[in-house]
Amino acid sequence: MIALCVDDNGLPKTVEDRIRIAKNIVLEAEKIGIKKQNIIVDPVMLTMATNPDIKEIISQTIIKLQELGLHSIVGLSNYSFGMPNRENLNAQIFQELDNLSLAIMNPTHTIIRQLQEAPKITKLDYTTLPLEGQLHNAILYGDEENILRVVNKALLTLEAMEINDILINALIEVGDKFDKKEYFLPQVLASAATMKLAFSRLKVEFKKTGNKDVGTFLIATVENDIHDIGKNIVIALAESNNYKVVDLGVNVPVKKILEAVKLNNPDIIGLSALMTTTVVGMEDVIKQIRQIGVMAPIIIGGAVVTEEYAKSISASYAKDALGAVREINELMKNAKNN
Ligand code: B12
Repeated sequence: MIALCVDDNGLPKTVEDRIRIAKNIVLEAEKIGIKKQNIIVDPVMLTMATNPDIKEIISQTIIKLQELGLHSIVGLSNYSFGMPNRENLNAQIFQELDNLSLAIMNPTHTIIRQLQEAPKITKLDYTTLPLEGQLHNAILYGDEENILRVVNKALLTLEAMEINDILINALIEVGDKFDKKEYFLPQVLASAATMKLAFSRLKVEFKKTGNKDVGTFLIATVENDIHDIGKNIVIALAESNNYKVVDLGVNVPVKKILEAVKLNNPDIIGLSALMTTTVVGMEDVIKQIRQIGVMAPIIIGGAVVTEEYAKSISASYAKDALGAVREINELMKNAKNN
């Protein structure tokens, strides 16, 4: 029997989480006659690209499992997901997990210790380019150190919204590079973090316009999706249009959305999703919101959402943040007239 260290709380974070879950599974299994020596525990390998401590966590979990008399099994390729030279990384992690009992791996891969660095992105000096080029490249290179300086300089001559558009275009190029395998997750992460910093500065400008409450707008990124840059732009523009915004954050389970809807009684509800796998979950969220008798208009968005899809699940749609606010204003007007 293979026991995966996952419970109702989702993916485990720490060594302790993993051991606690493993112990629970063994306890329950023994109750129905499965012997401990027949249980192999999978501590759940995650990608190093977004979880830099994962090697240490898995390594320590395996040692602790051994102390408890339990065998372990690990899917090696999760480790290298989103990275270049995956075969080498898989080989590396296989070599380093000394106490591992079993591995799930591609048998045609060479398992030798062979370290290769990710291809280096040559960062050109962009500081002498016109402002637009500086803004674009700061995002493209994930230049967290300099982004605020560049944005502040740009704010002397450009509108916050114009700057925002330049930065978004750069982020789209980052996405394209990721598609073409010119960029890997670490680069995308750096660009996303740089965008967040830039946006924290632009938000201050967006907020300057007023603070009357014209209505309450509740928004969430749906479950299993952690993308929030676009959602945060929608929020900033809604706030600058005097909406009171309730932001539930990212990876929000339906249950939490329902609770928040009951608590805040929003005039409009917004849902964001960036992946084809999570967009499809929006239909169920909307169904459940309607089932508890809430009839507030629902607007959805995110890169892969389309107008047709929105229509098919009886939701409104907007392509970008400006469109979102336009549509929200429209929905508010209609609600008042009814
Ligand atoms: C930055 C980014 C990340 C960052 C996110 C950081 C963050 N805090 O958000 C990080 C690195 C963490 C990340 C992780 C992942 N990502 Co990613 N990511 C991107 C990237 C490059 C840009 C997204 C972005 O911010 N765009 C800029 C914003 C401004 O645009 P936007 O989100 O579309 O929002 C605008 C509109 O859509 C609209 N909007 C947005 N929300 C809403 C809501 C409402 C109500 C309305 C009306 C409008 C609206 O208004 C916004 C402003 O104009 C895209 C590529 C792309 N071209 O989209 C991939 C992308 C979305 N990611 C992708 C993937 C696969 C992943 C990962 C699974 C990668 C991995 N291997 O682990 C993980 C997923 C983790 C998870 N469970 O969610 C895929 C999705 C593929 C698909 N079709 O399903 C994409 C398309 C890249 C690709 N081509 O493969 N990612």
